[in-house]
Amino acid sequence: MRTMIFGAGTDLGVNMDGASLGPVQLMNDIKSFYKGEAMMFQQDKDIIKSRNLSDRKKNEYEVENFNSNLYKNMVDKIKEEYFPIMIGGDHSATIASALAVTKVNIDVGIIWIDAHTDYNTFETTVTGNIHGLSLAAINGYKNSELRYFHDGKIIQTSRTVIIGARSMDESEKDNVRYSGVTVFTAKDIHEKGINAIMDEAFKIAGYRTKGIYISYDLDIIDPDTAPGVSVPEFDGITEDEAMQINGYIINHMKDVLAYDLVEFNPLRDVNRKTEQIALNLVAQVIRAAENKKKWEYKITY
Ligand SMILES: [Mn+2]
Repeated sequence: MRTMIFGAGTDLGVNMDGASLGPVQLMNDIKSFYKGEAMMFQQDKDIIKSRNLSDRKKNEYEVENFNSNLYKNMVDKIKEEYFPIMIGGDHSATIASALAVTKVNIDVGIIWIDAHTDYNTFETTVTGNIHGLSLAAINGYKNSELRYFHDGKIIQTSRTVIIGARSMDESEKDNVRYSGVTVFTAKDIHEKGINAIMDEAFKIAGYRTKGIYISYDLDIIDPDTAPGVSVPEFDGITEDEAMQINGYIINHMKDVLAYDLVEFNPLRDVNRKTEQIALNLVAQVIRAAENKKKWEYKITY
């Protein structure tokens, strides 16, 4: 298929600068081998970002504006049968990206690869950082403000799998439990192995769908290995395991509708370690997407 990279240069959803610089930096590296097309979106430089700790809805309107624009453009291009690869940016951009894929493909599952579950609501959030509300918004679990631009289906919780989680706020845990999404922790990965977990994840997320949206948050990787993220969590997976998860994904590309790589923060990176991993991950996906055949779309499981 032909591919379209959507650069989503935003850090409006997190209480720290830097993630907005990720896509431009990665695109510079990707340019050397990428023959496909790209559209770059950058948050308005003049925005005065809320850094007020007690603000429970930090940059809410700015996040929504950014996402509304990204969403509209992605919907158009997905209809033109491009395979979308979104590069963040903080994880709030996935609200636009995943819902755009759902708008066109209607029945979609999602695999959320992340140290966090991103399942807060405006009521439960401790930080007010909207990137921590993103998966709940995609699942239609409250947070309707964050998807006002989307008038299609949401992604059902029964087709939602979180992989690698190891950090949840107490009230966020309740949200996750109520919602009914499936969670595999970093510990589960170590105990059962990547293949078993991914088999299970693809089965659940792919059930009676047109395919699966993959969201890959770099903070699933241990910060010793990948320090260039805004909210690092210890006890993450190794670089090898990160590549194995990606390997599984590209080997099952016929089931994959879209992919994103988010939360690369160049300002936090050390010796370009995280950048190199991000580049390897996305390069594999670009190649696999280019080899994907349109007619491979399926409904199986
Ligand atoms: Mn995340």
